[in-house]
Amino acid sequence: MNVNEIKHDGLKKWLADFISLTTPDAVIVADGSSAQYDELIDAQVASGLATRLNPEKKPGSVLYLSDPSDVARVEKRTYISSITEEAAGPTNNWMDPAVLKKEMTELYRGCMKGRTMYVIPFSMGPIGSPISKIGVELTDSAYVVCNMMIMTRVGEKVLEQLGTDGYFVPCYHSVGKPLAEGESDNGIWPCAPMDKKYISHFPETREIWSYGSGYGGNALLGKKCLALRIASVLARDEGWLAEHMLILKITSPEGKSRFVTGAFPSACGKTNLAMLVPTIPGWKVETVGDDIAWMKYGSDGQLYAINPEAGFFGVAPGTSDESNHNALVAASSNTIFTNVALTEDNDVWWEGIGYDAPGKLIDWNGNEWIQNKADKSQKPAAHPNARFTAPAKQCPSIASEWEDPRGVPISAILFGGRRPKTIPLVHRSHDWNHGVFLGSIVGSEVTAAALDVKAGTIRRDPFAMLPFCGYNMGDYFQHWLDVGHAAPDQDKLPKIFYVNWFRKTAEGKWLWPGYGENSRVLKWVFESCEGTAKSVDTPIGIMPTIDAIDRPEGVTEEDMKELLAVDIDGWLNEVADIRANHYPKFGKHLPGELATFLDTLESNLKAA
Ligand code: GTP
Ligand code: SPV
Ligand code: MN
Repeated sequence: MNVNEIKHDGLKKWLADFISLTTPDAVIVADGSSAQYDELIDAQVASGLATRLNPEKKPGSVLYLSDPSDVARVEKRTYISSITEEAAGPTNNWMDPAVLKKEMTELYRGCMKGRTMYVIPFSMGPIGSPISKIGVELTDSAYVVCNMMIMTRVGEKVLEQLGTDGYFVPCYHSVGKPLAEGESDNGIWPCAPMDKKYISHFPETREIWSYGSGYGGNALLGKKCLALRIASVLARDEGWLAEHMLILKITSPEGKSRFVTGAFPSACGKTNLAMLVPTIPGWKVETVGDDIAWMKYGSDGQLYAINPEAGFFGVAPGTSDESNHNALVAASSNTIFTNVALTEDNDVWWEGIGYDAPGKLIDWNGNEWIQNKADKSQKPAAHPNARFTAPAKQCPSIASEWEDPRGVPISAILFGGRRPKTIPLVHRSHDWNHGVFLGSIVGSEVTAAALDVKAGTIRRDPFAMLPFCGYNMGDYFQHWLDVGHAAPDQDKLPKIFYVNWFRKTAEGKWLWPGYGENSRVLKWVFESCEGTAKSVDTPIGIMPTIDAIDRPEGVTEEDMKELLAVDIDGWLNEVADIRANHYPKFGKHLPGELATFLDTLESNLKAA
């Protein structure tokens, strides 16, 4: 499709302005066709940027190795550039929008020299659904185009939906590496140095400006930038919820289905839970989404969720046939791999894939790599945040409702994180507001999904939205309370749970086997919604009785007691930390109700 065929005046003008600023050699519209996808991939393989994988092992799939500096989100370079700093709140980086735009305009000037600009019209959510939002991304990265074609709905159908004056979220992206006359990338991943990278959001004008990074969350602008940071602002203004949540469907042996969402921080198990294969007989889990949920009340008064994405951008390391069979099948063809290792027969390998490295590999840095299990200090062959980009429709566990434009009715919401101690396997809130309190205090060990935060340390990550909330997090807490108050029927509100799959023994071993065994906890969640769960009230909330959850193999009765204990001292430390270091950050933006819940928790613990 030719640029001149675009009929939307606002889009044409906006595009022309960015072309004259960035001066690309050519401009191409992403039409969403598989022919164009193949052409782009072929060109990148020919240029050495991508490696075509063995068609017998991974048909239609390629591998990219990124620049070593461009492997994850860059939180320190991510800005919520609202008009006031207060509107961005204490947890976001802020710059005056006029200053930031001026700086970035200079970076964009001439930045696409020697490159092609791609115009990507995309829909977050099924095209035409009342919940969906349209964006247009202008980028000089073919890698971004191909990933966006898997992760979102791209192309002419979106332009048709947009018509001549429809609303779209404008998204600029450049890898920030103009080419001189005759220069090429020579097979090297283009990006800008760290201090030139910017992932910027202008909430009032709903604009996204990204520069200098080609990596997932920094560059696939429909995902975290639009579907969470900008959408959270839209959701606040329009009375709905844009959340970093998986969506799953669980069906009991009796054939009753319920839908559950879950917010866990990056690399804390959303994809795995969304695709789990239950270990308990007769139960079935299916996948609606693995990373983002948009939730609105339906006309029946229930909260409905849609998955705005069309693919999975999943963590590769740790994904094995045993841990996540469905993800492996989804990513067995037509998949883009980034920063995993390459085998001699052009297949992929990563740590935790379930078998030893077959012979000599090329690691994610492009170097020869031979597995040496005796060497505990050996660097991994795949980057810990290596990813696969796979079409959702290829997932064997995909639920039939996954593209339903109305969404699916939500019975339960889970919050969780990586907590080696204190937080029990599962507990439930007394009501919605208490659930909002639980969401607001979530903490987790930091993972490799963001570059510039220290992995391993525990940080508060409320609602798993710390890096993704587009406005003041204190106001976001209030918005959650408001959404609960606005429920057409309080009895139909989802029940809220706090789970933790990541408890460890003193020796550092997992206390809970996780993965498919998490179905045992989902069963208790399901039964809690039915009103049949064996439960007990505790100082922290409602918990399963010790015999309510069947023990998996290898989990002793002692282990189960530890997993379901209320660690009074641990929780008192938790309260003290929240009181000293977490809640005060929000100042007058902290809803008073949440402070009261903290007081109540403390007095409950002291009275126990
Ligand atoms: P993002 O895509 O970054 O948002 O991550 P995610 O929340 O979808 O996390 P994902 O499911 O990809 O899991 C990340 C890592 O946690 C992988 O290495 C998994 O193997 C591991 N993991 C997931 N679920 C469990 C679990 O139940 N127990 C344990 N011990 N590890 C898990
Ligand atoms: C995350 O970091 O939460 C991800 C990967 O899902 S990214 O798309 O980079 O945000
Ligand atoms: Mn995520």
